[in-house]
Amino acid sequence: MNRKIILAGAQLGPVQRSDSRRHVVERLISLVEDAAEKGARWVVFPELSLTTFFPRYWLDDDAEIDRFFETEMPSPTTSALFKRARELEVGFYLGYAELVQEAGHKQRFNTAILVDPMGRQIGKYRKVHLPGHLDYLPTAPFQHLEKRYFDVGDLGFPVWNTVDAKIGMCICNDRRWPETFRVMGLQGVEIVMLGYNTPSYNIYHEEQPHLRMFHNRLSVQAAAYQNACWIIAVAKAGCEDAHALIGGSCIVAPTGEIAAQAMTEKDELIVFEADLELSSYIRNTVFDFARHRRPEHYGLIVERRGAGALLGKLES
Ligand code: CDV
Repeated sequence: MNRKIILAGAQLGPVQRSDSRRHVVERLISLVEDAAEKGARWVVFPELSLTTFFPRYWLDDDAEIDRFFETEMPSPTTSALFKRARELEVGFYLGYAELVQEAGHKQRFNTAILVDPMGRQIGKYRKVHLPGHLDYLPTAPFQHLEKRYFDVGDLGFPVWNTVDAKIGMCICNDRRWPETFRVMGLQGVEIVMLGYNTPSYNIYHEEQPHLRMFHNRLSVQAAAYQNACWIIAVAKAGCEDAHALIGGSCIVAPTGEIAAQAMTEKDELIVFEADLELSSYIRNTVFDFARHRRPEHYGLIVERRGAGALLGKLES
């Protein structure tokens, strides 16, 4: 049996600090229209789609930090995107910075939501693996302050049973951690949607820029194969305020092969007609989890955070 569905990734070129949300939303709408014209049912936008990648800046003033965040979704500015996508019956993943008052205090998350082709907001994911640091790094060429600006996500890695497929979400650095995908794989995920902002340079180590793309691809291709799922991995790319971000958005098949990839570092739509049944032979043979996994030997994965360190004994 074929279960074919057209999937799309809407890579964004750079968003400058001076760009308005309204202008970014116009770009998103134009990509949704392009996706609809190509028959896509779902389109994935990047992590923190609505603004520049602000964790590169040291910001002291709370009000200035809050300006990068959304307090409701849809917000007055993004509602035009929700409306257009619903008219065109295109579902989407949107990454943004989320500011909430929960459990009696202010919390900030690096968030993605899932809106189905009927316009219903059916899922929310908050980034679990926050990279970077808390304090100002005077020797770094730029900052990566996700640990300062965001709380660790508190929603786990759920999978949503949508009208078309079982869909899961994660965000950027999450893709480097096999646990992210295995938790979704154990729920039978069929499509994982993922947005990213990956600087071309490593602030901790002189690393050749080509390795950034290699590690990106290595992570998503291995994860797709090992969990027999499709992955739509989508970048915000290009030069944001003189800071380079890798592109390389791609749609990966459950075989681990790249089915479609971006050629530019600009706004660019990639599409692929995916057969969701392609994963069946992998799920039923080499990665038939129920037959072959040996959880009785995996205890350390949940007992320890790092080599020799008991859970809870480490600083974040
Ligand atoms: N936005 C990110 O999570 N970026 C990280 C960088 C810091 C390496 C990433 O994993 O791509």
